[in-house]
Amino acid sequence: MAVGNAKKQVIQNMGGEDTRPVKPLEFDGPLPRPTTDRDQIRADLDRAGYAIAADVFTRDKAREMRDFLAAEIARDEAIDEERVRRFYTDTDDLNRRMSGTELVNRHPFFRDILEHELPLQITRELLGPQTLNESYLVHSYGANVTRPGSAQQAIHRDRSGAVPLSAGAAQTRFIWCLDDFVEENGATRVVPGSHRDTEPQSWTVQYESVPAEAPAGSVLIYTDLLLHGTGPNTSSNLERAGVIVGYCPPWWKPMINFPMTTNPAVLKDSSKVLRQLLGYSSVSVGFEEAWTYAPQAVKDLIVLPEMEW
Ligand SMILES: O=C(O)CCC(=O)C(=O)O
Ligand SMILES: [Fe+2]
Repeated sequence: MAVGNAKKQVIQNMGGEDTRPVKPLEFDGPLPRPTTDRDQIRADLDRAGYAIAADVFTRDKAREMRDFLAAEIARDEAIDEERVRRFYTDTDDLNRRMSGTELVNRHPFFRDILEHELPLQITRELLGPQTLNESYLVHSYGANVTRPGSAQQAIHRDRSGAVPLSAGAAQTRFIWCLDDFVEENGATRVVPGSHRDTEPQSWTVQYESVPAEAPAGSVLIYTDLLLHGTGPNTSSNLERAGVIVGYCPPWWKPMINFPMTTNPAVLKDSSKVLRQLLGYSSVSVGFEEAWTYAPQAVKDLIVLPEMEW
């Protein structure tokens, strides 16, 4: 996955001629469609490995946030373009990214969505209770904006290779659609049914995939078992902004150390739930490990990790 300002890595170039053998889709039945019905979402996740929750936020809000994000990216790019481009799993130089570190610091919307009822409920259901009911954590977070001409990201799982597929879903993933996601502008491509594969993902195979088309205001839901990747943007003038959030169990090291990267002032009136998700707990599996050298403003945000069920 490519959330975070990671080092570049050479990956399969999906542009031009792709000569790898194709693995055809083996999925039977209708593809998930945007829905507000929670039971349908559960059924789609179970059957296809992904679901599209419709009308989670308004189109107006989506537009406001995509405009805000575009302005912030342009501002950062003017200072140092490395901040917002060439993330290590992006195939070319056209997409723009903004790390969740920045999102959390820059706008309440990007804090509020982390503790939205929908992802938290789905995460409870898919990952189950943890030892001593410790809260899940935000594992990874960032925005991905496709731009005209950008190539497809290699199909992948958002999963550490060290966790065997047989262990089941270890991370829940949510893409908040700030624009209409359509095939032409790079809607996330998914391999329906691949959450049940027993084979590890291979870079030498071309996976047949379908676009997860979703109107602005929807949330695409999947887990780290699903094969997927950013679609190619073949449009001449459409951008596609998505905000990607991953939640993991408390024993997994998140990609962002939020207590060290977040301005404490933006969390002054934040909920206990948000602080738990961002890892503001000095207690782990029942043991207190005091944050002796943390600044007082960070210490003031510390909460117990036990979550509500
Ligand atoms: O933005 C997208 O459509 C998916 C991006 C993704 O899968 C990733 O960066 O891991
Ligand atoms: Fe991914």
